[in-house]
Amino acid sequence: MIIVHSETTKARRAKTELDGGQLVPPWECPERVDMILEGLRSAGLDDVQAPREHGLEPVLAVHDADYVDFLATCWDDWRALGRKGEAIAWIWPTRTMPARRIPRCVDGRLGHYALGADTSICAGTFEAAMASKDVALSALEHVLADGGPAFGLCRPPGHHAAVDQFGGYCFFNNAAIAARRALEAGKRRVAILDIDFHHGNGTQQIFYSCDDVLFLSIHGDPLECFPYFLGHADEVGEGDGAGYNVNYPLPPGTGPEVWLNVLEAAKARIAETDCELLIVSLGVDTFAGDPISAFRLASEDFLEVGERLAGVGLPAVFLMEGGYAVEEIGVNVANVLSGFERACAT
Ligand code: 6XA
Ligand code: ZN
Repeated sequence: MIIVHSETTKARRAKTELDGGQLVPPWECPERVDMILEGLRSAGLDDVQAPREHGLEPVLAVHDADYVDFLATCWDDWRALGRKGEAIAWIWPTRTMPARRIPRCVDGRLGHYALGADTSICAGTFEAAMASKDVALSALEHVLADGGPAFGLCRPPGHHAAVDQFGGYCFFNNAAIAARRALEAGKRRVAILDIDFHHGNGTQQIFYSCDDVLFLSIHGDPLECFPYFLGHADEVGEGDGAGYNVNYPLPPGTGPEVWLNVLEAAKARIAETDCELLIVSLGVDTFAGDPISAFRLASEDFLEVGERLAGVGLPAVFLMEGGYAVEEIGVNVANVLSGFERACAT
């Protein structure tokens, strides 16, 4: 298994996250990267390679140019106003005040491009997001070149990022960028299986009318869990994409037995849909000890998750999403990848 990693993914070191009515140190911190690398090394997953730079073209195949420009300039614009803290959205277009024009002022622009107030923009955010998508694209290239598998240690994560919105710690949608590139490279259909605790609203939005990307997500029921407004079972895709979006919302408290059964259902959907590549949006915030999530998988269960994913039988790219139990994040990620490798070898 090739591991793709860049130290530049740690360039974002935000100080503040709006959480429970307070500004707290963000759960999504650069230490996660080091802990994952350490966990992988301990498990013998030590073929770590640097990514190749891919520039903005693959980003612009997924995200709007004005959104990308906003991310590139937001921090400087914010600083130019003499602001002390980090850039955080605090006003939005709403049902009664829908967006008609994109504001010029950075406060209005933040509201236009943010899906929530949890995620600040700070120095290094754009650089880290650029490195993160390079990690994803390079992991994909390894799989396209030799059949894989590969793990992209993406940070920041990507699955909440929509065509022109950031939030939930995500700026560029790494899985979507990789999927588009795979299609350009000749894959006829790609499955993105999102096993993070949170619904991948961004990935769903990006591919909602597409039939060449099958998107499946197993996640906490949005009636109870972030991102609250997308991720219901009756969201099945539209137009050409009808039938290519599959959501499995599960109640908070869901344990490994039910979760693994649902994984089998998702695998069956992939098997009947004629896909040529599997991209796994790999969040390990399904772990029982995760501080902001509510499923109950144990560290050993992640071995089983990896083994079962091998049963999909497709070339596989794993891309890092969430997971905030920093002490255990390394072993949890390593278990998924080791379980996958072990099952592929037998
Ligand atoms: C609100 C919760 C963000 C969830 C981020 C995540 N601050 N998404 O793990 O997968
Ligand atoms: Zn998550």
